[in-house]
Amino acid sequence: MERMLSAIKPTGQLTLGNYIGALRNFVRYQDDYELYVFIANLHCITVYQKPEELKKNLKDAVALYLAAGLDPKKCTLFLQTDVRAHAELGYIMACNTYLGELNRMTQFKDKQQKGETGLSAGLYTYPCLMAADILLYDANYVPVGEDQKQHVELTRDLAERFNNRYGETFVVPSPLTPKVGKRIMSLNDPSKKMSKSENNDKGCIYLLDDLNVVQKKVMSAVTDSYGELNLDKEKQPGLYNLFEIYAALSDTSKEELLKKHQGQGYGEFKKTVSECVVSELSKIQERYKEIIASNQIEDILNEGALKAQRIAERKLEKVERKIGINIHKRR
Ligand code: AQP
Repeated sequence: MERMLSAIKPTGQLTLGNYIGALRNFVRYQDDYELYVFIANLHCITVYQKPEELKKNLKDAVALYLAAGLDPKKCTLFLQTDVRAHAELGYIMACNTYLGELNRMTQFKDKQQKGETGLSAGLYTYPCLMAADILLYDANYVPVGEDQKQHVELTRDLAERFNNRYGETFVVPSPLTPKVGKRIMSLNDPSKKMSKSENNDKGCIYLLDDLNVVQKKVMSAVTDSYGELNLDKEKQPGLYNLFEIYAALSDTSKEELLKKHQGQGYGEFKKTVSECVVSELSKIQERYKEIIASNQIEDILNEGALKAQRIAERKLEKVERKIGINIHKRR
């Protein structure tokens, strides 16, 4: 079975974008791949987090993974810091990454260009840690939304560089982006990605939002003045985004949905989309509540950590030997 690895960093409450672009697909892959999924808590702290909020977001993320359908019997679910090898290989990867490569990473560049201040060194070197996350497990595939594709491309370059310098060590991974929903946009500004840390509550649907609020957010999504349902991403980006959400959640193509709803007004169409989103989230929220009440999270994470540690430790030792920093056999 081929191996797959992915993660989400709960820098806030998980969003519908995270669900459609990532989480929902992990669930599908667990039957066909040996799947490793972790909560990227080290990546979270590249931006300051209030400790109490962070703890809650991390726990909620595990519960939401499970509520979305990840089954710990089918996949390995763990917390990044429970496997210390991530940080160590992250450092080694940073030593094998050129500044020019990091300077080209658009996620960091975007933040700089927006004039954000106080950007941390951790945020800058984040792609090196992400490369380590992936390479430790010899993952063949990494399912990601479009925004993370560049980081997986860098991981490929780093793996190849390392293999060339030190001999065959890492599997070179491939990104896997969903056909539909690889970039869900903000509901009130469809030129921007729906992001958990954008501080744009109206444009962002959180998986744990009150369902009435979810409905209101979809109903007030920005559209246009054409007054006709079309699939024109350039001229009607808000509408296109609603089609994208609806298509992903209903497993139907946007073209089929357009045919079905052609002739409807925007209000009627938004109502259908909002019902679709509410129905999906209500199932997740119900399971989320059961999981939180059942206290099973700790056991699941401990079990996942043991499985992940075994693989990661072995890989790290191999890397240390190859680069020459390990001079004795550890007991
Ligand atoms: N809007 C989106 N549409 C489709 N996919 C998305 N992803 C995130 N937002 C969307 C995908 O979700 C996975 C986990 O992402 P992440 O939380 O690790 O980091 P991110 O991409 O930086 O997500 P956010 O919500 O935008 O976080 P902040 O605001 O903290 O930067 C990834 O596969 C991502 O592509």
